[in-house]
Amino acid sequence: MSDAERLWGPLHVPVERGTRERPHPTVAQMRAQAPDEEPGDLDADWLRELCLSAGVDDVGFVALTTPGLEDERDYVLEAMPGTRALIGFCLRTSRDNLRSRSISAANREVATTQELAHEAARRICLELQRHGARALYPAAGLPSEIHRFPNRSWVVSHKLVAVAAGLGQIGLHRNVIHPKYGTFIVLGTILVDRPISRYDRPVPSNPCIDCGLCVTTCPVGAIHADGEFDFDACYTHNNHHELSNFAGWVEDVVDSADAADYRQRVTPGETLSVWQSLSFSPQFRAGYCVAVCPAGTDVLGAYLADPQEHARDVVQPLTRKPEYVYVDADSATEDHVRTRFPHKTIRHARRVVVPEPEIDPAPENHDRP
Ligand code: B12
Ligand code: SF4
Repeated sequence: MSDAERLWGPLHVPVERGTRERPHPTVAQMRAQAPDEEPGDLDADWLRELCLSAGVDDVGFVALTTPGLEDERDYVLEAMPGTRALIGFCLRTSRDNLRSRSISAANREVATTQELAHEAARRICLELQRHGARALYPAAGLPSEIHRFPNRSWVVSHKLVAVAAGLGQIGLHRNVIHPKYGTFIVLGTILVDRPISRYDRPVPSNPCIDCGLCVTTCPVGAIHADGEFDFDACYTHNNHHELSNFAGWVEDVVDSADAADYRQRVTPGETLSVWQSLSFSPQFRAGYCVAVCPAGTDVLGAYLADPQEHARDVVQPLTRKPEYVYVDADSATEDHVRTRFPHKTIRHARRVVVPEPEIDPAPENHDRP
């Protein structure tokens, strides 16, 4: 007896292979059942109730063919061939967590709400599955299709779906603002293979009141008053422990001659911060554009009643906070921090320039026969 036979022999389970005359019992049982009716549209009212009872705070439906979602199509169809419609949903976040100068409180809340979004989406998917529909939920944030990086690595843009599905509009800070809950939401999307009986439309007016607080509070000046968004500046600082920034930290470790050399490159505080990100959830450096945003009817009243209080309790604790701010050396962002936030400590980010992936990053083309 060979080693393989000795190891696997006792575990061998004979498979009952059916024949035409004597089909496998489960195959025979399924064939005996009445054939399924042609699956119809999902009823929008039923689906809305299902989503709300699964724990989401608001929900909207949109067909995959909706104008504005053209760039999502191939990525979505790659993730789940046959997708016909998208469920956009949001969950509220605890406002004071996100506003807090205690960044750990803010990051805890982001991670918790994203997990709750996944749990709610999973419940909805299982229920749809029980009703014979196919459904899939991509991650709220990470993980993503990282082999595509530095190209687009997310499966679906929750913001674009949310806007098309009537959950809100994109504000000056590039986040979706819900008319009631404001910016204090986590977004999610569910792909379904059935049309939905009624689709939603974008909300008619943008809840952003153009107060400019996001522009003045962002430590790296990523949000420009004219609507431009400096992706690089935001990513370099806010996502200091992620993606190409994380790869930069690894190279710092590798390049260090000894512990003293490593500490020249990375302070002990930064090392602990990397540990937190790896152990718990990504530790964003700042979500200040969300924190200060007064838009949305749940939020706006208090701001309008006393803008000074908002400035004192929400905005200034963040703008005054002494903290590391990560920038590219000799960049306009560095000048911005030096001029606007001289009490913050500038750190030069070490980032690996991730080359174009060897594997074709394009999604599968679903028009190909
Ligand atoms: C890539 C990404 C990032 C990147 C780039 C951000 C970006 N603007 O794209 C980085 C790493 C920098 C980032 C940072 C943050 N992110 Co992020 N991120 C994503 C991700 C994965 C995709 C975003 C995307 O679709 N980008 C592509 C397009 C749509 O982006 P766009 O440039 O913003 O906008 C286009 C159109 O919207 C159009 N447009 C249409 N109407 C309007 C109107 C106005 C006024 C303007 C200016 C533009 C505009 O203009 C652009 C054309 O290029 C999503 C998760 C997901 N899978 O969807 C989360 C997500 C967008 N992130 C989110 C959050 C909360 C953040 C942070 C606050 C991080 C944090 N601390 O939590 C910061 C905020 C930065 C900011 N002000 O935008 C939330 C936003 C929730 C919401 N209410 O909208 C999401 C949806 C995650 C989630 N599940 O909730 N993020
Ligand atoms: S902080 Fe003000 S300008 Fe920025 S998105 Fe919110 S309402 Fe608009």
